[in-house]
Amino acid sequence: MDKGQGLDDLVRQAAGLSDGERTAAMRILAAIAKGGREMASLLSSGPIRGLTGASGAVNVQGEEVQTFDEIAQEVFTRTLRDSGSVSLLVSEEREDPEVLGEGAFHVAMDPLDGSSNLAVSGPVGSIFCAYRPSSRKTGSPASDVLASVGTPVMAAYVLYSVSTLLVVSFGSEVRQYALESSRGEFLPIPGVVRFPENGGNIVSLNAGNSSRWREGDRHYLRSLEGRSYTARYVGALVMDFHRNLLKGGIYLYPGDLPKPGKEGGSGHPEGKLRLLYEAIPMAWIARAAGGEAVDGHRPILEVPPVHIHQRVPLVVGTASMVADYLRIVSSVS
Ligand code: AHM
Ligand code: MG
Repeated sequence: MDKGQGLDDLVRQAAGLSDGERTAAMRILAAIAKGGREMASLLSSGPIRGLTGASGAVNVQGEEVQTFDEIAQEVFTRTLRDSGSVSLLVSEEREDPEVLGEGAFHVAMDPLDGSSNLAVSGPVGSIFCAYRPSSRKTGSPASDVLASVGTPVMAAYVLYSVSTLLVVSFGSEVRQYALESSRGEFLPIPGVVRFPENGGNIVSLNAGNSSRWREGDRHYLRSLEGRSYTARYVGALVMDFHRNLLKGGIYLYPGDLPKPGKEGGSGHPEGKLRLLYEAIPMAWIARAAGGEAVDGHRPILEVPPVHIHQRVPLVVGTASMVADYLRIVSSVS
């Protein structure tokens, strides 16, 4: 097993980047690492500083904003702006893309994913995807970002858990780094990260929604009865994905129909997770680790982007388990 690669070496060896893009990617990764370090420290003292509750605001998705959602938004916007390497920034927490400068890449981020876990000191994460801007300028920042979505260049997430980890891919392999807090640095964990060869047997889903899933997804859940599998669900995509990446498994968040009688018709008919800053980065990392990600039918990386906050059903994990899911779902449709 190799001893691991520092972040700069990882960028140096990434294929298909111009010199300018390489410099920009290094700066963006450094900005993510800096913000991740700050967030890890703030999160660990959050409960004693009274920061783990709701802020009182509601975001563009109609969801209650946690104080830490807003803190993470500010931390990463600052570090990414200071990198000088980001052009437009799309965030789960902002309705419109923010112009950060003239940088080489557009970045889409979920600054704090799984924030409902904060109240119980559960794991949370931050997700990033850098896209190469299209040469076709549309005149609208949102359309410019959408035009770039076909060309992700780098995806990364930070997992704040027992350790704070940074996981990065430029598309050909996946590497992970752990925060060494006394040095304040992310140091490489030896070896590349790949889904286990044997496929794994973990299934991660919110079965509480299953009565409102479409028939194919309900059929998949029923098909698990009597088969050998292990149920694990934290309710934080970064943690659920990361566990399944290391141990072998599948994560599903299918579309669910509105809850009967619920005012405002909640439920997520198009899925809950967002294409640009949750599904695509995880799909990109999954592919590079030998896994797969689909929206129930087609690869996530082939879903046409039509809106910067577009939601999509997400099924991601070990390639053989995703293939098994597709086979079972297609047998009823
Ligand atoms: P968020 O970005 O608002 O935190 O929502 C995304 C999260 C994922 O991390 C997680 O997998 C999912 O929502 C959990 O949803 P649920 O509580 O409905 O199971
Ligand atoms: Mg999220």
